[in-house]
Parts: sequence; C-alpha cells; structure tokens
Amino acid sequence: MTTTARDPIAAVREGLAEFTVEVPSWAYGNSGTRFKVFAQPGVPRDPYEKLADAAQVNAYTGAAPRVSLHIPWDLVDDFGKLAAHAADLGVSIGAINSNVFQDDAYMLGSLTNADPAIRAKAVAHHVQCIEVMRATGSKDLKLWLPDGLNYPGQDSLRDRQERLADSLQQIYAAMDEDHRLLLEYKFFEPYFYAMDIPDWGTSLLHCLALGERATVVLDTGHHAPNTNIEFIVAQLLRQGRLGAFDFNSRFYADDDLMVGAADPFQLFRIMHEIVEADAHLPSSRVNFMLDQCHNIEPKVQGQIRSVLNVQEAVAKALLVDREALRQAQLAGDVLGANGLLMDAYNTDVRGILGDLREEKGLQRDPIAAYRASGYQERIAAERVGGHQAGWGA
Ligand code: LRH
Ligand code: MN
Ligand code: MN
Repeated sequence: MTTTARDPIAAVREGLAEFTVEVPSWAYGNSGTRFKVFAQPGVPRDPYEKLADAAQVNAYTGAAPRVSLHIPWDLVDDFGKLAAHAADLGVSIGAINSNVFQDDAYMLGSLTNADPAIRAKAVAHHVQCIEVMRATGSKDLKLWLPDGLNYPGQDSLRDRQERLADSLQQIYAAMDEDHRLLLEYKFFEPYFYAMDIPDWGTSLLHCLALGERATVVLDTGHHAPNTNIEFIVAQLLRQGRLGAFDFNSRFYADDDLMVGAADPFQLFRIMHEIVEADAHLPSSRVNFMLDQCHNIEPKVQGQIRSVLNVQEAVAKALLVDREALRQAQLAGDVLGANGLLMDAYNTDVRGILGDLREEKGLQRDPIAAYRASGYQERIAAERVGGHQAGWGA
C-alpha cells in the first residue's frame, strides 16, 4: 500500500512551517531523583543563563522560540530586563508556571486547603505570577497543584473541589483579557490516596466553570500505565479545551525523560489526532511544551533531541493521507485504514527534515552542529557553581 498520491514532502513542509515547541527553563539546571542529583559542568547559574542555553536549542532546531519559566525558581528583580534578554537571544518568554509544592504552608493543600488564609496565600502567589506575565509578555499561566490526600477521611473530597473552584475563580478574575489559564492534572504524587486534580475530566470541569480562556494541560507522564492518551487528546480537542502539552517520556510515571524515547509510537498516535484536527497550526493555540529533566545526559543536547523527536512524530502524522484514511474508515476497511497509519509511522522522515532545515538555512543535523559549535566546552569553562533545576536554582 502506498501512503499517498499527494506530494508528501510538501505536506510535511507546510505542516511544519510554523510548528514550534516550547522549552522549560528547568531542563538546563542540575537534576536527578530524590536519591541523587548529578552535577554537570557548565549548568546555568541564573535565569539569564538558562535562557542562553534555551536559545541554543532554538538556534539549531529553528523550532523552539519560547521558554517556560517556573516561579519562584526563575525569580529575578526585573522581569522586563529578562524578557529583553530573551529577545536579544531570539527567543521569548512562554508559559509562567506557578509553584505551590515547596512551601511548608501547603502541606495539607494550597488552593484546596481548609484554612482560608492558606488559600489566600496560594491565590496571591498566582497573582504574583500574573504580574510576571505582564512584565514578560507571557500569555499562559500554568497551574499544577500538588494538593491531595494520603488517607481516606483526611478531608472532604467534595469540600476540596468547592474550595478549588472558588480559588481558581479568583485567579481567573485577576488575569488579563488575553491571558489563558492552563490547568494540569496528575493522577498521583505527592499524595497517593486522592489528588484534587487527578484526571482530565476534573481539570476540564473546572475549566468549563471558569470560562473560555481556561484550558487543560496534558502532561504525557501523568497517567496510569496503558492509558489511551490520544483518546484524551481527541476528546479535549472536540471541546476546544486542549491548551497545552507537557511532553516527556514515561516508563513508569512522571519519569520526565525525553519525549519520544520510551514510546515513539504513542507520540505518533497523539500527533495523528493533533494533525487530524489541524491543531498543529498556531491558530489552534495548542502550546506544545516540554516538561523534562536531563539527569544523566547533556542538557542542551537532550532538549535538541526532544524537539527533533516531536518534529519527527508530527512529520509522520503529516504523511498520513487523510482523505484515503477517511474513505477506508467509512468503507469499514479495518486493515486498509490501519495500514495507512502504519505506512506513515514506518516512514523514515529524518532525510525530509534534514532537507527542510537546509531550506531554512539550518544545518541538517542539529545535534552534530551543536556538538561542533564549542558552546558546551565554553559554558563548562566559564560557568562555575551552576545550580540544581528548581530547588535552589
Ligand atoms: C508536576 C509537573 C508540573 C510541574 C513540573 C515541574 O509533576 O509535571 O508540570 O510544574 O512537574
Ligand atoms: Mn508537567
Ligand atoms: Mn510531572
């Protein structure tokens, strides 16, 4: 079976022309597990240097022009200056991530806490993040809550949902007209009996109650094993409520390894749903972000590899002959339809992507080009005393 009668190269060129991936500031700092953080030479000492490293990813891929920040990990005195620094480097500030998971006050919850004073503190932190958005030009406020329970009976499941709805409403009301709220879910951790936003359904219900500018974030590592993630993607797209991805790979859960490393076929299936809905186009406003840590591999190269992995999955999805697929589906041609998908998935798109990079004046192989640039050796020599990602950075 042939994949298509169309010009497949043109389909990939057009589809990828404006497709971008947002990179996280925390990917460039030292990281590890709760057992050990491995220090790497040359890691950034401040948010300015994180942006410099992120700009390298954009320089070699031509497809990573935004950088997410995490507050307070990336707190600086002058966010206008940080945004100007980003612009000088050819990138911009992307989503602003709040952080309510490292403060003693939030042991029993932040936006869901039974104590109104603690809820007010957590809301105030989000208002601070909104100020950062205004200073940096960011349009996306991203919330992931660590809130949850370890023991049945510890608190009322329903009351916590009511408190959450009220806190979110206050945050939503504080945002500007052109701001979006991105609400992330995760089925376990740091609490194990019940998380307050464990799944996409809970996130979606809160978004629907808030208003049009509230959308769901799908972190690919935040599901139980064998969850059909592309189904969730399709459902959220139907509702116009898929705001963003946090891409990473999981072997178990929330491993935060490089996207496309553990299960490239799953990434392809996700991207097939995206392309079917034309959600790879900027007009869809789905923000394709990475949420990863590179514990044992070099960080800038790990980020470049990840952007390439996402691009490869999108390119393969763009190879699917949608018209032929629709006909096979309507005709009940089970094997024909499945074959169209598998033909696209099994196509090696690396040559096409290399050609497209050359057309844009980039080098064919971004990782080889970065390795040859000497940047890694330079930062290792220049930067002494780099920080851990997040904690302490
Ligand atoms: C939580 C999470 C969330 C945080 C990030 C550091 O597990 O995925 O997105 O902001 O990790
Ligand atoms: Mn995440
Ligand atoms: Mn996570």
